[in-house]
Amino acid sequence: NVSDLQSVKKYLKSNSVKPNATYTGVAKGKNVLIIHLESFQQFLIDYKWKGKAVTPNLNKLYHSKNSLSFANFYNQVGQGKTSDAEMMLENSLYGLQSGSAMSSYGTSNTFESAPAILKQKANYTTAVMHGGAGSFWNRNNAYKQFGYQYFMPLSYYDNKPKYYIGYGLKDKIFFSQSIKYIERLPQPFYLKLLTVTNHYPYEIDKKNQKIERTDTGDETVDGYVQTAHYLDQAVGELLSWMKKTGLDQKTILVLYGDHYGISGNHHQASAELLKQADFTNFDNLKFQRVPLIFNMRGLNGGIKKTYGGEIDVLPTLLNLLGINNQDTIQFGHDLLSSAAPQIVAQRNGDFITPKYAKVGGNYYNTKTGLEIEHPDKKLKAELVGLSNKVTTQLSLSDRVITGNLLRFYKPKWFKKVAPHKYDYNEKKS
Ligand code: GP9
Ligand code: MN
Repeated sequence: NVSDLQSVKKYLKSNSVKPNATYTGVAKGKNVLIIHLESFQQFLIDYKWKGKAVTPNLNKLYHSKNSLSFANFYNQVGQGKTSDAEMMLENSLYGLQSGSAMSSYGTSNTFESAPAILKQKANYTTAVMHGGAGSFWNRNNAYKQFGYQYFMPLSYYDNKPKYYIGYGLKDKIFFSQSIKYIERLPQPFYLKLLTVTNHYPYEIDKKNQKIERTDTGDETVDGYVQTAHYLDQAVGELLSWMKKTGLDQKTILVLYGDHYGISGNHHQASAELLKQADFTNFDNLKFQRVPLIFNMRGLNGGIKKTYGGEIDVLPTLLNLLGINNQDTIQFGHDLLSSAAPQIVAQRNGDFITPKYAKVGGNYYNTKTGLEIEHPDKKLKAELVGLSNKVTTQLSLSDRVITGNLLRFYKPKWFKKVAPHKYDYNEKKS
């Protein structure tokens, strides 16, 4: 009810931080192109297999002086996987403790999402393209509630058996067929491209196997570098098209990995990939890092060590775009802010900060990776304090979604999204 919203507002107010003013508006008016890197983990960046870089194009982007890259950026998804990542990026709200918030609440809830904010505050055209079924994760309904004007799922693309693998079109085919739609989008646009080939079980046709499988002997793991390499090549092709057309000059790219590719059930193989003697539960938490890269001509970049997660992308992006973001219900913070809290929640209540981490019931020293077995009274209080902060934040975000609280929230500048205005069905002419 309304009083729940008051508690949320109070919490957000007392935890708000000032965004980094140096970066406010540096990308004002630019197109925003988000490339969702399916199941892509941070460890792949600069990773080599048999002497060959697995992701040369993404490595180049990561290190570019025109990029702001984050070395300690974590995925924060739960059971909703991709859809949880999308929920966080579009709304700065967490996915739920179980199930997918987009599936369970995406059809009926009121949201105040990135596409609606950008449309209303800066007249952006908003679209998602995806070479998979439109109904997956309830996207065809949830995107309307988010205020997306256009959604092009698989039905907008030419599909043949050899184009398709796993959950959708192969990324290269998906990108190359997306071009004709991208070209028609009025600018500035806010566009998300959802890739899918680098998804378990990491299969790709022979012709596109341009790097050898790893040799851990773990069947579910060894194909991962191969599909990651394919995704990297696809991104490379898209970027060279952008360069050729000059679109790169008018666009800020946002690349991020949605969640792990190698689950916590593969400690032995993970240790081998990382060339470590063992792989602890703490290592597995660090394994949840995924890339976050903002790239734009003239962006004064660098590789940032700030700890953050998917919940923080929207506030960071809005600051870069120069869009005032004071009276929104968002749980993340500008990652470039010197006051960024750097407490990264995991959906199960685990967390990591630059100093401490919690995995299961145990606390760890982030620097050494060692378990803190006997904290003194003062440290114990600090650790429990952090843990409580994380649970409070998660449960308040849950209340926003399960109580549909944004229906009570009416900032003056915001016009409620009218989902029935949008029709994603392809008009056959
Ligand atoms: C399918 C894709 C996969 O459209 O987004 O979702 P995931 O299994 O990664 O959650
Ligand atoms: Mn996914």
